[in-house]
Amino acid sequence: MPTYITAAEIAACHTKGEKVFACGADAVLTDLAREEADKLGIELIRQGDNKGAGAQPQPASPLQAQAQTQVQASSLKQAKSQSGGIYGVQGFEPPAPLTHKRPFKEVLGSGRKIAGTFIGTPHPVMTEFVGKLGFDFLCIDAEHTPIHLATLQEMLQSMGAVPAYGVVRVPMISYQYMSGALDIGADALLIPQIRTGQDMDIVEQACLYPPQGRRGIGPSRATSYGLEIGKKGQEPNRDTAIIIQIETKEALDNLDAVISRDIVDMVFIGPGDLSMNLGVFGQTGHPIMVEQIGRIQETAGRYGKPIGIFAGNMEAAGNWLDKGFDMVLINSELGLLGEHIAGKMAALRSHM
Ligand code: 3PY
Ligand code: MG
Repeated sequence: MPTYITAAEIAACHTKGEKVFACGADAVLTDLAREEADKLGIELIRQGDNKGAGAQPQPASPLQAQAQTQVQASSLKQAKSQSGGIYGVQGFEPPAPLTHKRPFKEVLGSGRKIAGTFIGTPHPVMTEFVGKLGFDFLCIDAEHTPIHLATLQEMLQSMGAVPAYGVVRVPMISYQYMSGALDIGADALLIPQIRTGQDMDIVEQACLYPPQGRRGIGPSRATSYGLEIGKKGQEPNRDTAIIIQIETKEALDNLDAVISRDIVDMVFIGPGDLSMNLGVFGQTGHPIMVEQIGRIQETAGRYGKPIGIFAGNMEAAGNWLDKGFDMVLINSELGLLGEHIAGKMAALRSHM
């Protein structure tokens, strides 16, 4: 398991008057830590770099250098065989990324309020662009669009260098889709139409590695194509983040059975389907909706689960946040673009 270096540690180094921060070879710097280091002019040195504090001792002679290389190679091999020795490249430890978002699961559990939007355009340019606009995450929607796994992977890849996390809404509660979306590197899954405890059994089986589930491990993007297999040691399920959607009458009948499950990192209300199921389509302020949304919020709170909801626009999103919601998913990139363009065009018309 890599050690995460935080901005606070960099700041403490600066406070002590130090100019160099030395960290282990597989330490991972959070984005904030890297920004802090840049801002404070702290040089980051990894063990194994041939300079500065934390560097390995330099060999005194060529013979010693050869011996040192042999020791390093054999310890790499040993580490690899200890880490499973399956897939990957024998004897090669991939370098840790220099910048890294902390796992989205941690963000979900941190109490921080977050906002995102759905992405329905099946192209990485859209995720790369919208991912730079200030959202905490984007949710690529494979439920109501024809985006499937190969394109999804390209879209997630486009988000590697943007601040927003990449969540995938899977189209159905299927092993193939859920484990597939995790394999291509989704930071979290949003799973629609959850109705029963049995649905949650399928989610658990598909999303968790044994012994809790049945997810198979392989050389996918999630394991750096095999290079990182075994890196999470005994906790391969540690970063798997699951958000379940409550949006049917049946789910309302089974709230405790569904929400209480350990695998649930967040509960998300789909007011469109929920209102349709309750016979008051589109009326989020209808007393039946107010009552049921309150019930879901209360149940999530009782099990210590954060809660999110879909909002049609920024104003509605602000209202939900004020009502105690932890997450808002605001419309989609096309909806927001449409609202903006249509509004601006209406204003322009007054000059015509
Ligand atoms: C719904 O409102 O039904 C949704 O699924 C929103 O995401
Ligand atoms: Mg829905």
